[in-house]
Amino acid sequence: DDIEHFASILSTPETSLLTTLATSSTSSRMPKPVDASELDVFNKDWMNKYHGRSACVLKPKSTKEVSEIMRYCHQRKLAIVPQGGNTGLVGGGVPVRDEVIVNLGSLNNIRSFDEVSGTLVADAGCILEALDNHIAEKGYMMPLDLGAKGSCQIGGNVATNAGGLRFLRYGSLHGNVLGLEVVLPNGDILDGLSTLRKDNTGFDLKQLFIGSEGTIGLITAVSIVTPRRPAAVNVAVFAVDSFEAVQQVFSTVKRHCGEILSAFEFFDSQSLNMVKSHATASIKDPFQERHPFYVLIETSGSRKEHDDEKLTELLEELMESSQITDGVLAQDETQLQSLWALRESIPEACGKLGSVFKYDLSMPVPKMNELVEDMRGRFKERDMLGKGKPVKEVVGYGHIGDGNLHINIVAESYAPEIESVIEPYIYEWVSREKGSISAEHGLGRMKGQKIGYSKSQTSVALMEDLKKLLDPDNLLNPYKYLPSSYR
Ligand code: FAD
Ligand code: 2HG
Ligand code: ZN
Repeated sequence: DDIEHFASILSTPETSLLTTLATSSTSSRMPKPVDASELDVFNKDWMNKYHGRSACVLKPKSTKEVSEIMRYCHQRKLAIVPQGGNTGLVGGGVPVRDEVIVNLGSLNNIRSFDEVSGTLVADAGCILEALDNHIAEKGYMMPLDLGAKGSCQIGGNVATNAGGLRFLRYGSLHGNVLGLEVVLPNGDILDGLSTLRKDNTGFDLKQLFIGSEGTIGLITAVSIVTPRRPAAVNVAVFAVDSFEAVQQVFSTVKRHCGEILSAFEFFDSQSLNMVKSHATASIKDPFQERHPFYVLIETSGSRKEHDDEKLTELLEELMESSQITDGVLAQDETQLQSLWALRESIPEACGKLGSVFKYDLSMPVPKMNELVEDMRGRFKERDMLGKGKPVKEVVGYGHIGDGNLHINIVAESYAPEIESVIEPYIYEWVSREKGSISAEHGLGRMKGQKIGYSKSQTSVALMEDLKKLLDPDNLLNPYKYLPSSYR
C-alpha cells in the first residue's frame, strides 16, 4: 500500500515516516503506527488557527527521495502539503484535509559557501538562524531576518518570499536568490541551482517559485547571495507623539542616515503594553512615560565613527525640532538586543493573550494609522472591545520603511462573529487605497479566495493557467492560494 511504498523510498523509514496507519508489512524497517496526537505539531499551525488531519508525515533526507515521493503521489493522485518550519501565518503549511505532509526539516545540509562572492548554497530545510550563524564566522550575514528565524527554514522563506526586518536595506528574495533546485509535481527535478549574478538566458524560471507557497513545486535547495556582516550596528528607539511625527522622523532619518539605514520599524502604545504584559522574555520599557507611537531604527555600516557621527547629528535635529519626545540609543549588544525585543516580541505576546486575527497589508504610509483606528472604532461601536469583551486589543505595528502595516486583533476565540466585523471591510479598504492584502506573509489558506482585492482578473487568470500547466490535478497544496484550488 501507499505507506509501504513511502517506506521503501526513504533511507531511514524508522525515523522519517510518521503515520497513524497500520500496514500488513512485517519488515523491521516499517515504523509502528503512532497515536494521532503525535502528528498534532504537523497538523496545526503556529497560531493554532488552522488544523488538518493528515495521517502521514514524510521527512525525506535527499532531493532524490523528494522526487520519488512526488512521482509516486503524482501517479496515485495523492495530495501533498510541503512543510518547512511551520511558522507561516496564513495557514499554508498545514493540511486542510488529509494531504500527505512532506516536511523538509531533515533535508538540512549546507552545500557550499564561497567566501569571495558571499554565495551560499543550502538545502531547503536549513534553519534561517543556523545559516546566519554559519556564515557569521566568515564575516557574512543572511540578507533576511525574521522574528521566526530560530524555526523557519530557508526553503519556507523562499516559498513565501518572506520580507522581514532587513528588507529595507537588502531588498526582496526576488533579488537575492540566485538559483533554486525544485522538484516539480510530476517528480522531475528542475536543477536551477546557479550561482551566477547575471544570466539572461530565457525566462527566469526561479522567480515563479519564489512566493509560490508550495503550490507548483517543492524547493529542495537554494542558492543565495549574502552581504558582508556590518562591523558597526546601532539601534535606537524613539518615542513620538503622533503618526504624522512617525513619518517626519522617517524623512529626517533618511536624510541623515539613508545609506546606512538597515531598519525603520514602528509600533503603537498598545503594542508596547502587549509586549510588557505578555511576552515570554522579560521586557523593560526604556521610557518613563507612555507615548502614542514608537519608532525603532537600526543603522549598519563598516566604520563605527562615521555612523556615530551621523547618529549624533540626527539625534540633535530630532530633539531640537521636537519630532521626537524621548529616545534611547543602545550602548552595548545587550541593550541592542533588548531594544529589538520590544518590536520582535509583538507577535508572540499577542499570541499569548488570545486568538489573533492577523492582517499584513501594503498601503501608502500616511493611511496606516487611520485603518488601525478605524478597526478599533468598529469594535467599540459594537461594544466588543476591552476587558471582558470578545476583542481584547487591536495593535498596529510594522515595517514603515517598506510601507507594510501589521494589524493584530487579539480576541477570545476565532469566532465568525468577530471575523465578520473585520472582513471583507478591511480588504475593501485596502483595495480602495490600491494596497496589497498580503504584503509579505502570502495567501495560503487564509487569502487565496481574496486575491481579487489586489490583483486584476487577467493576472489571476494567468496564474490559474500556470498552476494548471504545472499541477493539472491540483495535488500540491490544494484548497489554498488561488480561487480555483478551493473547488
Ligand atoms: P512554513 O510555515 O512551513 O510554510 C510556509 C509556506 O511555504 C506553506 O505554503 C508551505 O507549503 C510552503 N513551503 C515551505 N517550505 C517549502 C519548500 N521547501 N518548498 C515549497 N514550499 C514550501 N514573515 C515575513 O515575511 N516577515 C516577518 O517579519 C515575519 N516574522 C514572523 C515572526 C514570527 C514570530 C512568526 C511566527 C512568523 C513570521 N513570519 C514573517 C512568517 C513566517 O515565518 C514566514 O512566512 C517564513 O518564511 C515561513 O517559513 P517556514 O519554513 O516556517 O515555512
Ligand atoms: C513581523 O513583522 C511579522 O513581526 C509578524 O511579519 C507579523 O504577526 C504578525 O502579524
Ligand atoms: Zn512583518
